[in-house]
Amino acid sequence: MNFHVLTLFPEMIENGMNTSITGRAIENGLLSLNAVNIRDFAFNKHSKVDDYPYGGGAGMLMQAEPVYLSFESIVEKIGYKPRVVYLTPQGSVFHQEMAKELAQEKDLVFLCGHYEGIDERVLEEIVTDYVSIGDYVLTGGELPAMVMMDSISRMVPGVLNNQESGETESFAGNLLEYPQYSRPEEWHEKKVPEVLMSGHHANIAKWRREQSIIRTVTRRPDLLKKAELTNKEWNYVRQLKKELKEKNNETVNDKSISDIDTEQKNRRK
Ligand code: 6GU
Repeated sequence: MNFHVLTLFPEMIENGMNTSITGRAIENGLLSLNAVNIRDFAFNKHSKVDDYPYGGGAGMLMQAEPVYLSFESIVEKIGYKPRVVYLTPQGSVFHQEMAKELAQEKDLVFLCGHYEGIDERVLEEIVTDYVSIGDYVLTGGELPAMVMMDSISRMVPGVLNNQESGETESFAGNLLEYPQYSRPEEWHEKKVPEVLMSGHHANIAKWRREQSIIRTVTRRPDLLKKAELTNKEWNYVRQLKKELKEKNNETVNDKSISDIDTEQKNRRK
């Protein structure tokens, strides 16, 4: 996989990616990273890359031409028009399946905006994918590009070693990962669950699967829609949801009663 990043902050990308697992994969030649400074393609007196928006409004916009020329330099280098991901809160929200799909490409270009965004005309000409990493605002596209490259990298064959490999992991089958424990056997008076010490592999697998389901129901019930479960497991989910609802009702009731108590006390003062 060859990553190309169009950015005003190439060092930020290089520093982030040359570390840890992605850094190792770049050294091994499984990945390559080409961080292109858009400013190098601003052929004017002060290498200016931004200007005021027509029609007024806050902030500056990145101009079309330097972005276009930096992209063209990549097209020339690789000899074809690759997919171009523009990082924007207006894009589709990134997810694991997208990471897997993008990992099939030979080259990927990430376009990082700054200031208030980029002149629409160059986006229309070069961008193939508009992607957001979630519903919050960031100052630029560099961190989102690195988030995407990190998760795409681990889907590239050979990037993870056997130990790191991604079969039993969060989101496998759209279930969250089960809790894990290492030495010591007891810590802060908390013991490792008995079943994990039993050496009984079938029981351990069963317990872990159950824990994954419990975690998903309690922490990310939205994922269940796409989860791959047996009929028996769906029944278990139904039972868990019912139990949770009853428990929640109790706490809600308790809380509302204690809220009323404090409210009353405050008024008496
Ligand atoms: Cl992809 N870019 C920016 N600038 N902000 C974001 C984002 C992307 N995703 C969430 N917030």
